[in-house]
Amino acid sequence: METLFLADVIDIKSDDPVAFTFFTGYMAMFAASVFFFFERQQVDGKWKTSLLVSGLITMIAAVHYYYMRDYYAATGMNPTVLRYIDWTLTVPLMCVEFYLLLRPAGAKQSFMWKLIFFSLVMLVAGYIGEAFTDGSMTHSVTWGVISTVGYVYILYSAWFGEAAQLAKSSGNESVQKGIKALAWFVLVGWAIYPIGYMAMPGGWLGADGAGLLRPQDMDLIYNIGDAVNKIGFGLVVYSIAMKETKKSKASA
Ligand SMILES: *C/C=C(C)/C=C/C=C(C)/C=C/C1=C(C)CCCC1(C)C
Repeated sequence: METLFLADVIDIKSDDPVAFTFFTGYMAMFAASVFFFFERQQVDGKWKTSLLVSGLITMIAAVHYYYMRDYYAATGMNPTVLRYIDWTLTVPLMCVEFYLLLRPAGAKQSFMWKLIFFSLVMLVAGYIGEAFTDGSMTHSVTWGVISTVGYVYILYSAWFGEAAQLAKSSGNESVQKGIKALAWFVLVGWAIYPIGYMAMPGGWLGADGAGLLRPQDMDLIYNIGDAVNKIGFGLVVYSIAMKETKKSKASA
């Protein structure tokens, strides 16, 4: 007879919102991927790569959520390594989305590589801040500040810098609206993450700091951020692609 070990069973306790968001996050990312992959057939050829990338972002996240959910259920700890592997794949792909939208307006590959470079500065510094923490505020603040430099570059590009300029010169209203929407995601949606980061012991809002957040609140906040940003980014791209496809059909 097989013995069923309790540890093998994934359970969500009713008082554990972190486990709940890991589970629903997984499901939402999975469903979003199916949506983007299927809807890809509806849009004009030049938008298909953008929708493919949207689907890849949520699919890569879904796979990581599958493992992070189990890791958290089994240990009750932050799945820091899995989290950062996920981000290191998906955030550069979000930079690729910016590039694909702005390529018709003349965006060069160097534009994409700059965004990717600064996204990696942001993530590598964040990883060092979390994974190698000695629980001190000096460590978390130092690496948090370095990470923020990378973040601010992308934020600046989206609102005033190269991305914003390219959108302006594109003369295409839906691309302009789309880049503005993505810029809002970077400003508001991405700002959710530093709040999660501050929940770690030694963080400004965590134990030893203001004491407002517990270590496991980090995952709760990151999970909300991921659902908002990964699915939201994809939906913005999807709606531009659909609008432009309808426009070109009407004029054909
Ligand atoms: C799909 C995943 C996304 C969009 C992840 C975005 C992550 C960030 C914007 C993280 C930013 C951080 C800072 C700006 C400072 C503190 C450390 C980080 C890495 C949490």
